[in-house]
Amino acid sequence: VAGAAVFEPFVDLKGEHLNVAKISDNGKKQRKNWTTMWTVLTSEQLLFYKDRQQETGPKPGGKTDVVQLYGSVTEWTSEKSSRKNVFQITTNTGSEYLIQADSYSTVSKWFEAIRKAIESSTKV
Ligand code: I3P
Repeated sequence: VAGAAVFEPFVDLKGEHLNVAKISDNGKKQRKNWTTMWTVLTSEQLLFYKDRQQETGPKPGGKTDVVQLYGSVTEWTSEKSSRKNVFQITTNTGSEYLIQADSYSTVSKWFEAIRKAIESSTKV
């Protein structure tokens, strides 16, 4: 169909360690606490695990947090942290996450992939 968006498959984004700070939980401000999380992107969710073992190890399933991408908004921010390469995700329930890594190429890759996933996510 002319004008239809071409869905680009995700680059290899199976999982990576990223620094994450949840600064708001359903609209309730949280004390900022950066933690390194094993981060996995699916078409509808962003999953945070304590470590990779939690995802793929002998007893998988222990997700620390799940971000529902449908209705979320993501944008780069330079005001919410003194760190470099920070973007934020705001969910439709008002939870706010800061995502960061020292490598710009790592962070921008995740930013783009999450942006695309949000765009193509559907209400569950
Ligand atoms: C916070 C901690 C964070 C820092 C935050 C501090 O102090 O140093 O790393 O955020 O700055 O308040 P504490 O550990 O005592 O809670 P950044 O690293 O993102 O700058 P902030 O209050 O300006 O967000």
